[in-house]
Amino acid sequence: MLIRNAADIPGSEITPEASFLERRAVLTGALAAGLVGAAWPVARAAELPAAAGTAIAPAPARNAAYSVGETPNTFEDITHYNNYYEFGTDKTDPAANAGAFRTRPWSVTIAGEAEKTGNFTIEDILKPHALEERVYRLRCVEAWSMVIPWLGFPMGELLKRFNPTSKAKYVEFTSVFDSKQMPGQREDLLPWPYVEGLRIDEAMHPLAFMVVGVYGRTLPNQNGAPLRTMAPWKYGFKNGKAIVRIRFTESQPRNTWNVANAHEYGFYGNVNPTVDHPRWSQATERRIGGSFFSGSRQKTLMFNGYADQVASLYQGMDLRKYY
Ligand SMILES: Nc1nc2c(c(=O)[nH]1)N[C@H]1C(S)=C(S)[C@@H](COP(=O)(O)O)O[C@H]1N2
Ligand SMILES: [Mo]
Repeated sequence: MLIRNAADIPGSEITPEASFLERRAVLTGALAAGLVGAAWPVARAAELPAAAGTAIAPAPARNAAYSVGETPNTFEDITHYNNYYEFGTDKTDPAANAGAFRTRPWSVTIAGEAEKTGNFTIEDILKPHALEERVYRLRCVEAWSMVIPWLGFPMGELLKRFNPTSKAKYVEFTSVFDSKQMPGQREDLLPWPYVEGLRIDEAMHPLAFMVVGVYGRTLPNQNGAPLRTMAPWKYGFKNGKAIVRIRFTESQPRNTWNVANAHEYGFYGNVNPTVDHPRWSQATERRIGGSFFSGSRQKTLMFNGYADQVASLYQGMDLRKYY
């Protein structure tokens, strides 16, 4: 199987940012005018191309209600400034090293406190879901941020299919362990595999998203193909890539960065400008792609700007304790 990766796609095939935005503007206008309806085919995950970094047709429509108005970062920035320690610790390592990573065949195990558990092919996992585009902010704990047009479907829609029981208080997401393909896993960088988790009400929140693509394409390997999570009000590390296991649990899952360094990384990982990382301030962030010297540093927003939608999840909690 020949997998073409984003890094190998000639620039001429990549939608230039301007025309991408124009296409979106036309679509948004059409939606506003009520013109779309049956005329605009719905992108279904069932028809998703298997290869990472390939164009999805029809292009999923943007869900404006769940998108920020800021201009997205370029495809180049989003795919060449990554954190994915399985492929190395430098920001450019994932793009350089993930090219040959195989994302088919792929299966996802559903385990724990749910009525329907077992092994599912990625095709079975994705099949019923209609895809949409959501432009989300991503804020890394390292105090940089991007704006990314993800493609995917609501996490809650996926989780509900397995009928979680009343004991399912949390959901754990495990990334793939494949040290043959992932050079970083042959080193002691983190306790492998990468594991993350959410409280069940966080996972069911309409903003929580399962991501299968970006910028009209299936996810490039360096961004977490074939499936990754995205809770945009949390620091980037909460969103595991290349998910192979979803487990419903009664007690709080262990999460990789917390296991590696509990003093610096908590379970919640909510973006919070008033709770500094022990080694640096979280009050501001650098928007990747802006000029390095002027105007690219901006104030970090509580819950990454999603406070209106998610603050109620944490009512009565001491967010200094639950960082
Ligand atoms: N499996 C896995 N998932 C991961 C990471 C990782 O190293 N391994 N890094 C996290 C961090 S720290 C960030 S900021 C985001 C970066 O996502 P992006 O490269 O798509 O922007 O992925 C997160 N998910
Ligand atoms: Mo991060």
